[in-house]
Amino acid sequence: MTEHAKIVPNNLEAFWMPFSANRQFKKAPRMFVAARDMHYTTSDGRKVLDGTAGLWCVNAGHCRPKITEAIQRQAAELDYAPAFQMGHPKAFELASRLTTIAPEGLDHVFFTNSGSESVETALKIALAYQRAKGEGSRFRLIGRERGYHGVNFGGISVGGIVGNRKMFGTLLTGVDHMRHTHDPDRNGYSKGETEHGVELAEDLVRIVALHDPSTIAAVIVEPVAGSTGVLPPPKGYLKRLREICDQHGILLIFDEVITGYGRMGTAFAADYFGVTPDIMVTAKGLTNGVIPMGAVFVKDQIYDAFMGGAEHMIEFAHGYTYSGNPIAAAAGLATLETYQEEGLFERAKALEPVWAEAIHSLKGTRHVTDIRTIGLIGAIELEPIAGEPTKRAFSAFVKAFEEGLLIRTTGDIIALSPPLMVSEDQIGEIVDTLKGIVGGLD
Ligand code: PXG
Repeated sequence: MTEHAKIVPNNLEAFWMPFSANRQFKKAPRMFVAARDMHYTTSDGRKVLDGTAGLWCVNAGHCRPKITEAIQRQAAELDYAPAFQMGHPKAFELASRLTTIAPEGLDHVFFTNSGSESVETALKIALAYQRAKGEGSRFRLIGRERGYHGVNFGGISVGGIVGNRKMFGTLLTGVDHMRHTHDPDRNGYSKGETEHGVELAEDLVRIVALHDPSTIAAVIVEPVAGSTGVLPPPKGYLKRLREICDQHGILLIFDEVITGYGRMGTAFAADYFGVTPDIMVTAKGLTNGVIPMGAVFVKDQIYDAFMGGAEHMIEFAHGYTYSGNPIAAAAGLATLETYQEEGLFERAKALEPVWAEAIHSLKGTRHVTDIRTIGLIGAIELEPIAGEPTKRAFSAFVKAFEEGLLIRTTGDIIALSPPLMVSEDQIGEIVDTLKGIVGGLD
């Protein structure tokens, strides 16, 4: 058979889709062919309101002109420059600009191509930093149950989602997990941080006592756990983790892949909660999701610890072919400008109470057992169908798509995170559509 003869129009088989029910999808595909601002267009010409900013990444809205033009211009001017031992101006410019919006002290940026790579990079920096300052016995990494830190081996090791871990063997050794903070019985229908559960931070004290602090390099948490169903932290919890880490020389890593770049109404969740990590992991909203890129921020003392030794030597044996890629850097710069010019972070902040009120108005709808909101994030938890977990929420997802609204589901939880340009009318539309759909589910 010639290569040509193999190409069948509309063949969906070759593409093994990520985190998808491939067989089900290929029987009844859902395709987007265009997007603009708050809406997608489907292959059958319908408009779909984006309730999830794509996958939590399109914070400025779709096909924004400044970003599109920056990418077009950059592709025509300098398409690629070697990332190792060579540079190009835009990567430096983007890193500098990023440090101006980052929490104080996070003054150095390592570029990657995704959230998962940013997580691996952060974990490796943490281990190498401890070793560089003569504390090589600190090899342990501490994560948390229900944590999501991407899909690479470090990330699934410190992550706490059994379905993402169980198929993949021994994972990293020397990892332990704190308990998660989800407690709907005490914190049901929460807005912002939850009232109860600060004492769960003491779980880190237990782990430190078990392993001895001299063996622990870093703790990694999402300030607000996203993928496992939007779990805001209890009041005072992150501050307490910070204290415990400081007391024992342990680095604190915030995974801000979802919470970064305005999602919380502040540049980062670190600002929202008033707690600064030693390392901050970001991706997604950095380039508005348009070009893959991640950025890991580190404190001066961490960067400086690597900058000893002979000057001709590579200080940190890590990096990617596409670290700081010119087109991604151009997209990042144009994205930051768009956020700034349109005041999108401030807009998200102003909308937070409106958003909370609107989403919480779904309380009392049939099947709804809990609602959580924080920043421009919302979660609506549904009672699972007995013996068929995830099915009810997935039906809501399909019905919402048919009725012109994009939502995400995780387990039996509906997650919402619209682009920060969402209008109050569109928030109303999201709620009205969901009210009809969720109430009408089997
Ligand atoms: N950390 C966190 C906190 C994330 O949410 C990653 C790391 C990994 O990023 P990459 O770019 O490698 O995918 C993520 C990704 C969802 C959903 O609907 C969440 C993510 C990705 C896709 C879907 O919950 N988060």
